Amino acid sequence: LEGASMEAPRMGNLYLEDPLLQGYLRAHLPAQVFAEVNVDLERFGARLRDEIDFLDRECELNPPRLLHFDAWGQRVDQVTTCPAWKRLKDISAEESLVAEGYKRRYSRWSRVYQIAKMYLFMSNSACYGCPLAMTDGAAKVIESLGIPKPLEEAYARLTSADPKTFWISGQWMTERKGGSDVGGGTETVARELPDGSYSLHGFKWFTSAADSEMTLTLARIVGPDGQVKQGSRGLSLFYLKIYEDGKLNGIKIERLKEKLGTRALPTAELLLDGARAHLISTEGQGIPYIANMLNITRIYNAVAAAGSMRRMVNLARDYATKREAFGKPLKDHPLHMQTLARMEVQSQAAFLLLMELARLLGLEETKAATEQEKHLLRLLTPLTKLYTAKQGIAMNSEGLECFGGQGFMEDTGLPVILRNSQVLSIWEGTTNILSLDVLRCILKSQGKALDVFFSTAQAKLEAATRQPELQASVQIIQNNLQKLKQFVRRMDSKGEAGWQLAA
Ligand code: MFK
Ligand code: FAD
Repeated sequence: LEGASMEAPRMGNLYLEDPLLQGYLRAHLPAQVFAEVNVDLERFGARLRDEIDFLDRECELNPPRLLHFDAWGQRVDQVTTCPAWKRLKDISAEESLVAEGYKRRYSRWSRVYQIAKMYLFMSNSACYGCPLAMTDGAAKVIESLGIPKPLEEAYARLTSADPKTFWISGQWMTERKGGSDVGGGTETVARELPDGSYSLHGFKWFTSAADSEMTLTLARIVGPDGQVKQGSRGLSLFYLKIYEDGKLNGIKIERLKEKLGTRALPTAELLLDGARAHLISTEGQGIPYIANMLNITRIYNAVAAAGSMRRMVNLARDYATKREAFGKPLKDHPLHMQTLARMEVQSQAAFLLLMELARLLGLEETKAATEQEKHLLRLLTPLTKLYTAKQGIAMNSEGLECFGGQGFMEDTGLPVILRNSQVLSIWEGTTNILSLDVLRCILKSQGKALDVFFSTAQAKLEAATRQPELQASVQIIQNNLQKLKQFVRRMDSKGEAGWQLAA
């Protein structure tokens, strides 16, 4: 019937359609930096719309496959990804998506710029942000080690802006006995070889970016007496290449995971059967060394959450101008507008929290952070990860409802946004594990992290009080802050036991 077809929601230039992002960058970056970044992000926004959005869909429709044997019965364990996935890798290099964080062209502001760009990319790139997160995390670990000679090549490749040399890294931590309890659950052992390298034997239960070129992983070193040390203090950190001399490096790819979401991302189960690896941490210090990687990937998780919320709100907002019900567009129904307004506020809050992390990270990495800012960065990292992940799942679920039945239809490309959000509260530490990390951080800083949090929140509230329209909200937050302070005092008065209780 004439006029019976429906109009799809349209994705425009994500940068130009995001006044908060533009305003944030204009307000925070020095004028010259903003001028350059503004031009780049406008161009990138157009590239996302005109090129990358198509690749996103292609990857979803053509998930990776695993070939175990060739035609002649030889075990090959080949992960095949689609051309669009490979193209996303090249684009990531061309756009300096990881490199910018390490080249630091804009000094402390490079992280703000990089994370803003990643925020635009992440929501439209079939989870390619996941391999990039691990790549950035691996670069961070290597940089924190002072880029020792044996890791120079890996560092140069991870931070390369040239598709021909760019490498992706994996992050192999989870084993069958435990993904949260890495210290208790890791069974992989490392035997020293005559040349000083190690041979790894074990089973890694979840390894995303199974098509990566290298990885960082944990194992227990077998001592001269044949014994290994148990617990997290028994873990050491290793670097290994996935291929050596053109062959898998003592690795068998047992299976690709069948997942609810992140289907474009090859996540594998790997048997390590003599993989040659290099010890890169002090023996027994694997967890604190890999924590540098965790803290970066957790920030990326917040990028993914905030980015997906922004994409969902933009699409829902556009649809509200096109879809009519009861004789007028959805946008003219106050109740629907209230739903959209709530989503918009959630999305903006997630973005601002994320950018605060980016700002603090930039300060820390250029040695410009005060002790207080370092405490705040450490505290806000798990908090932002856990909070935005939960927000992302809830908001993207609400978002589907904004499209009515169409929100449930696979070929609209909408359900995948929710499916991909659902993992954000699981990987890189579940919500409870991150809550415990918040407590770890408070205890380790002897309460300083919390003091900084309270004083920073107080200062922001006082600034907000000057705006009459914010009075009511300020009062609610003020009350909550007071309650939190009282809770903290109560727990503190019980000493260590109080914090265990809080946990
Ligand atoms: C889209 C973007 C996202 C990209 C996703 C990529 C794909 C997904 C990849 C993954 O999911 S990778 C696997 C992620 N796995 C986890 O997040 C593990 C969750 N478990 C934890 O986080 C545990 O807390 C942890 C294994 C880190 C530690 O447990 P333990 O054994 O109870 O540790 P313990 O003894 O408290 O801490 C050991 C040391 O590490 C301590 O330092 P010291 O020895 O100096 O005292 C801790 O302070 C330090 N530490 C732990 N977490 C830290 C940290 N230091 C800094 N930052 C942290 N976050
Ligand atoms: P468990 O540790 O068994 O947790 C089960 C439940 O118990 C959770 O709700 C948890 O919060 C709760 N729990 C556990 N301990 C406590 C506690 N002390 N207090 C309160 N609650 C607790 N891992 C990698 O290393 N590399 C990867 O590349 C990777 N990619 C992944 C990709 C996908 C799509 C998924 C889903 C996972 C991936 N993971 C990867 C694994 C992921 O990091 C783990 O699944 C996650 O850390 C949780 O570990 P687990 O599955 O063993 O759950």
